[in-house]
Amino acid sequence: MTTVSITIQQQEPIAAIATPVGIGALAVVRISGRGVFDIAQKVFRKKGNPSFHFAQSKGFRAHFGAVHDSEGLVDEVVALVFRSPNSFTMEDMVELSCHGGPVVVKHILKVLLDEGCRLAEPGEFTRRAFLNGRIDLLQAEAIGEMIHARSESAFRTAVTQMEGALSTRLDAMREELLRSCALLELELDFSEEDVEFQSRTGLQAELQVLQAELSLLIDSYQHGRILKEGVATVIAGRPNAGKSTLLNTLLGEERSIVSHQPGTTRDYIEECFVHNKTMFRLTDTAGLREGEGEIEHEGIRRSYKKISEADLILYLIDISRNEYLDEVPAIDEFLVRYPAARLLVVANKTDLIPESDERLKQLRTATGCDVCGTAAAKGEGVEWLKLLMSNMAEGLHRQQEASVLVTSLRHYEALRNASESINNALELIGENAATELVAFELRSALEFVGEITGKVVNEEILSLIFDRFCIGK
Ligand SMILES: Nc1nc2c(ncn2[C@@H]2O[C@H](COP(=O)(O)OP(=O)(O)OP(=O)(O)O)[C@@H](O)[C@H]2O)c(=O)[nH]1
Ligand SMILES: [Mg+2]
Repeated sequence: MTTVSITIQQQEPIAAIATPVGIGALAVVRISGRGVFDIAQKVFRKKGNPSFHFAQSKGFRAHFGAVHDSEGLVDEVVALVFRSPNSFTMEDMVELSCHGGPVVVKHILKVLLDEGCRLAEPGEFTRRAFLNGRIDLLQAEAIGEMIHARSESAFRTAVTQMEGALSTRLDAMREELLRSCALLELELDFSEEDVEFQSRTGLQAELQVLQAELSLLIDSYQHGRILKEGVATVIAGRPNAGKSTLLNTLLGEERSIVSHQPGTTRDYIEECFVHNKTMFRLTDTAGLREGEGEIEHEGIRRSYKKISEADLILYLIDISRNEYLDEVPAIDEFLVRYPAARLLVVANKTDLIPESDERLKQLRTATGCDVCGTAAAKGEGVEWLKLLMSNMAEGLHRQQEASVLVTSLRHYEALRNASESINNALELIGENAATELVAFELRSALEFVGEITGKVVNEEILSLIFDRFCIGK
């Protein structure tokens, strides 16, 4: 074990239950901060060693014993000791593993609070890890994303971010910007003498390289967002086509109300499902027609809003209707109106017509789209549909082959701002503008990049990030 010779300013002791509340084999209560060894000492008795003291224990040691309160034994526990700076928060920490009943765990927490700990706020342990420099802001956010990950791919992306791949890239960019900024500042200091510490063509070339790198990261957001939030998939079509039935079949549960009455679904319904490691955020919408009343009108307005935000549109058609080709113009219009989305035509209710293949073929020719036949009510064709959906999602993913991905809107916006500042700087250099102006733009770019990893930080950003954590993390 390497010993790190830094001293951490330890903050007031905090305590929290680190595991989900509920019944389980084990649960963990953790404490961190100034004096936690003394606090743990007051409630813990080590089995077979009455003179044991946490303050004398080495780090990374587990001690078996029991927690007591004024009335006696609370539970048998294993106490894990972490000595500053070698802990998650870099402060002194103790983790008590006890039996996983909600009453036991809360009781242990209460005993620790009674002895001088304060209940931790959401994300406070991770916040301390950040403030003490153990992780940067990006890595702290990645921990949050890892906890909230709902698919394997989202989890993997978060792990890569936690390992610091994006941080390393951004730090390198910052270094370069800092160097250029410093040279320009130096020029300003010597402005009387009219010297140029960095040739403008050299600076231009460097900024262009940075700009290209920024663009790659900015473009990776589309992919990153999909990995994190899922493919925004909207089921659209006329009333009664079977949209709600399809949503239920894909989810494997009766989530949406199905009825033979057209106009059943009014407000949209959103649920996630994972297929082939990809998460789809499915939205069932109100059937599209000239609205019958005020409520349906509003429902249809919301349908269009959801459709406009979709990555993937499943356009459902009741293929058993003889007028099924009537819908071709509507599909053509979708293709024009929503060019950013992928569109898949789903020809539903194939069970009602003996020869659906011919109709599917005609639809394919008339629309130029992929067409998948289903009988959603019976689950027929749905596996094939899932496969097509996965392939389309992969297509969306593959649009960007970046090794490092941007998954957060906060990062995306900061990168876009940085890129804009560099663009401005490039234009100013092109116009032979004053050094002050170029330096100003580079300083802004530097700040925007720094905001991401937390080199430039303010309370608002910190609250935004850590408040979405659970207590105990
Ligand atoms: N035979 C057959 N009937 C289906 C199929 N899918 C849906 N249905 C029936 O079609 C009717 C309408 O289904 P819904 O899922 O409510 O249709 P919807 O598109 O959500 O309709 P709105 O919410 O009104 O827009 C119901 O009676 C379903 O049982 C299918 O694959 N085959
Ligand atoms: Mg419906």
